[in-house]
Amino acid sequence: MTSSSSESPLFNPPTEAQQALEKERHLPLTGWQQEVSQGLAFGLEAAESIKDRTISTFSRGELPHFAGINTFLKAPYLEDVRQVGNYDVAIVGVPHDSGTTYRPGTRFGPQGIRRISALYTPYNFEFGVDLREQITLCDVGDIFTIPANNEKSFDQISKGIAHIFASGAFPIILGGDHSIGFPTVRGVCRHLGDKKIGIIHFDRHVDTQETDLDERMHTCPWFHATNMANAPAKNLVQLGIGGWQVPRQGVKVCRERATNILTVTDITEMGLDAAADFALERALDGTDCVWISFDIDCIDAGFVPGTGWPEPGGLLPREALYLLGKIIRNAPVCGMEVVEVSPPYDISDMTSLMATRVICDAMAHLVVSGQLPRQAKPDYIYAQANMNVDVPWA
Ligand SMILES: [Mn+2]
Repeated sequence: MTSSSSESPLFNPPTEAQQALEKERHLPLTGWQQEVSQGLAFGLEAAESIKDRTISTFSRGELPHFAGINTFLKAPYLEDVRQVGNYDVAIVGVPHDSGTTYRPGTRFGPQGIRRISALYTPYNFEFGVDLREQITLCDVGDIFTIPANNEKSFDQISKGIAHIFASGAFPIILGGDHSIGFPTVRGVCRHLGDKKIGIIHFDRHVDTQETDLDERMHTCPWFHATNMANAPAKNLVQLGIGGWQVPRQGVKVCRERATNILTVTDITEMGLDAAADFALERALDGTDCVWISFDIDCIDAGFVPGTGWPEPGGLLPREALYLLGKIIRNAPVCGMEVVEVSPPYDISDMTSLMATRVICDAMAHLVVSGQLPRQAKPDYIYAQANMNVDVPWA
């Protein structure tokens, strides 16, 4: 033996793993200790035979992962939504599938995502992030959607998202089918004054037609969102589009409005970094903030069976996660949604787990890039609501 050190020799430059080991050293444990103390107070100290005295009698925190009440990541359930501005991030479910045109079931998306999110710890190894230590997270439960009435549901969704957005809490939406993309962005636009938002849309489908089956369905959100002056079509970026489920009337709208599309082949041939740069450049051109709309079906159908319109040939999970990370770290992100998770068609919760991964990664990138926790409410958020941001539609 020649080594006198317990540490293995460093690669030069150090590997991601070696850096991760170092990053963990600097993370606090305060949040964990508070969770344990509260667990012991609220859930009673454990039976005498339990040696680990951090364990309580009634499960009151992260552990055990198979126990407890299913909010997202077991975040506190915020019953009084008037208090939402006290948190850095607010998770909200939008259990809506009246906009689906093939497989329904996304009304169970929020429940499915919350359930499998119990599997996750708040710590990520490579990012060196511990969400419990670095941000405050709450789950405000679900928007009261109106089954069989898209327009009334849209009004509820816009009102709810506007409330969260204006409070200063960072909104993260658990969909829901993609028709909700219009009312979520409309809710944000109501509090943007004369500021502008770029939309970065991960999907296999363009979602830009005016109507489908005579209504504003999940094939239609960006036609209506980009009718709003706050959300110009030239700042709509569409990543991963392609295949046999892209309606020609939507393609015509993309051409007319000059949206920014990359296919999966475009992305892989130019490379992920160049694709992210393209997305950032187009979405940020003249805008003040960016909305992320992540349709889980942008990922190859083999990984996400639990969705409404699965399409083979999509992005690999690690490609989508890398793109998402590079984009979030380099843009002023004002909120995000993950849509089209349909648990009744899912297998072993894999699609819900992918959504959980996307959301947790997004929060980590917001922390690493210094966007969360917010030091102050961003100046693109206007307190005064403008209820006339959208074009009336009959
Ligand atoms: Mn889609």
